[in-house]
Amino acid sequence: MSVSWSLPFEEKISPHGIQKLVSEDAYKEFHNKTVNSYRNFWANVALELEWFKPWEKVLDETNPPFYRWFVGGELNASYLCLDRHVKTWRKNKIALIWEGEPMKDGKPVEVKRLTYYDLYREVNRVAYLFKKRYNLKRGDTVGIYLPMIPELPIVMLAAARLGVVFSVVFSGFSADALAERMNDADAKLLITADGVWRRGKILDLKSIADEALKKTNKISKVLVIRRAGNQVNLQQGRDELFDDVINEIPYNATVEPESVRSEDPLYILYTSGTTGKPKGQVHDVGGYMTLLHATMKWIFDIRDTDVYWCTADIGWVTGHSYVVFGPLMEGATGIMYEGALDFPQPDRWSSIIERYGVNIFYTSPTAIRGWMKNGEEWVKKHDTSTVRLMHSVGEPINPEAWRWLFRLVGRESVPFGSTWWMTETGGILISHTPGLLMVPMKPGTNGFPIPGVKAEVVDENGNAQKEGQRGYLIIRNPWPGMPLTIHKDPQKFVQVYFSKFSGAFYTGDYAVRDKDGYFWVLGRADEVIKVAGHRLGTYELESALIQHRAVAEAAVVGVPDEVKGEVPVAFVILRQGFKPGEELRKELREWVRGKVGPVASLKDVLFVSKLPKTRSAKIMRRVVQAVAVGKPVGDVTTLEDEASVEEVKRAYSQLQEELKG
Ligand code: 6R9
Repeated sequence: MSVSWSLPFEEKISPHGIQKLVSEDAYKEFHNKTVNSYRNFWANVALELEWFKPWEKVLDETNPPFYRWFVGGELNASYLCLDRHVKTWRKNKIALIWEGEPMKDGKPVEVKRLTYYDLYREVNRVAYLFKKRYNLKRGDTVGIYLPMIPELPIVMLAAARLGVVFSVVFSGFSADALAERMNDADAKLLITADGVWRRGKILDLKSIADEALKKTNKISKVLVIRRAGNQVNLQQGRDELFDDVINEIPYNATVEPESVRSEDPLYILYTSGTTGKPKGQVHDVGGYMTLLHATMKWIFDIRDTDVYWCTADIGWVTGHSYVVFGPLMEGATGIMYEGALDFPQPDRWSSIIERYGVNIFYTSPTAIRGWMKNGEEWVKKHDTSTVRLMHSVGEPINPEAWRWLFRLVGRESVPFGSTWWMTETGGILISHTPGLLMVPMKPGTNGFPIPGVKAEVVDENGNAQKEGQRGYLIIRNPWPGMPLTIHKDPQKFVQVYFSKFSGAFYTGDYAVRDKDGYFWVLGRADEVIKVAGHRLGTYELESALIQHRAVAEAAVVGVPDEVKGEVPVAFVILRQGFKPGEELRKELREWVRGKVGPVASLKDVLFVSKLPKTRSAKIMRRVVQAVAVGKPVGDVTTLEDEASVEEVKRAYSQLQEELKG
């Protein structure tokens, strides 16, 4: 990804209301202590959870990098999110506020408020259904292809209650993408919906699921949740309507939460990597929940009086950790919404803040840039002064976007950070920590590694990179929340994450540590792009393209976009007999959307006759990318592996010439 990484902010902001403001040095001293005794440190955090059985060993390090946290300990994620609160005054506290997309007179037609007790009841009924009707047992896997409706967290928690592993596929993925993930995960049951409202239209999820089901082999049952009321085909013996089967379950049915092992899998979430098919990141229960508990407190400073809103879709990791498990474990009141943040009007998001009095707001740079474009009048229409803390996630935040939200919603006074983490890390690892020890904020940075986590910026040889110089971001020590493995591919787990810098976890990101020790994550160092904060592998788009009969070869690269941060552009070599043209360009864009899903919209398709390659026939991606964005060749000559400066220069000008012509 091409990010210009000048450090744009030098002013430091000390937000009001934070009592524990400490100097950078004081934080570093404290941080060092936690890192030096990280096993003990994390054990003390984990003690704040409720365990059915205490662990025997904090960290099993006998088979690195397959670390196991809190071995011998037993617990249950659904218990932590529900039962624990139901036993206290939080029983009748609102756990989730949900609003649907359709609006009337500027108000949502449907709003649901579920208390912890409501959620507890619903989750128990669904767990009962899973157990009795579908015979699901600990260790089985269910697939979930659902939009942002309350049933989504409910089925996730119901699975967790039984020790059933779940795998959620984002509803913006296609049938092929869904089928591929379901087959890899060995899902037995698929839970989907008839449709979902998005920007005034109904997206028919069931038809997409039907397509996918033609290509899956293990799914024998499909549970369809009614949302949009559209016509769906139910296949006899396979498909059942959720309403029909759940109505048979008594309202007070309960299922004891399974006492699962700390190191048992909670879920599998697929994510794009450098090469090959999406990788199933397997997350554990004990370590994962411990990290979420810590970060909800340290980073979001979550309190019982707060209304908390994370705008992410549950289909991505941010939603798993910070819409579902994190806030519910803390007994918070969270918000979920269907549809888009700027539909039917650009102020959907600010009206949600006002409607529910949001105090803690977690969103993405892409969303902010979109709102900026619509103009600040839309924000000013609403009272957003309840917001007391904000964070962003998903991609580096640009100074303009940061300043804009800080001024308009943050009133130039609330803490506003950029939390760095990834699907693999399970939760946030680098961030300002307003709920703990707050160092002076430096806008746009990610802040410092959280306590217990040793992150570093290193050069190609794994040595600490100089201050202010770009290097690779790595994590030196194991942390709770790290993946157990890549599903069905432990070798890949070792190779992708733990071989580049022996023993350390390689994130795939470029970063800079500045003179004060703040981290600035700049973007991916590999073939992954973040389109509107959504993580895509260029490889997936390329393999979709070459499945088209007209395409012989393809290279996809990310180019900067004003709102989405990055968008994919394809360079395509056609097969004999096919002519470049507008028609084909359109067809190929549609084709990729169909193959991967609406998340994968190619901005452009450029037809070329040759792609620059190294001697070992690898596409010189950085050359292609530099040409696509009009970057000078000098910037890439030393970056392209396996090719001499001369070769790179030649390849660059050839490709450039061809595009001009
Ligand atoms: C949580 C999530 C991970 C990649 C990661 C990095 C980028 C995420 C960031 C950020 C700069 C931040 N990223 N947060 N870059 N500043 N605050 O997004 O997970 O979808 O797996 O993506 O996102 O490049 O490597 P995931």
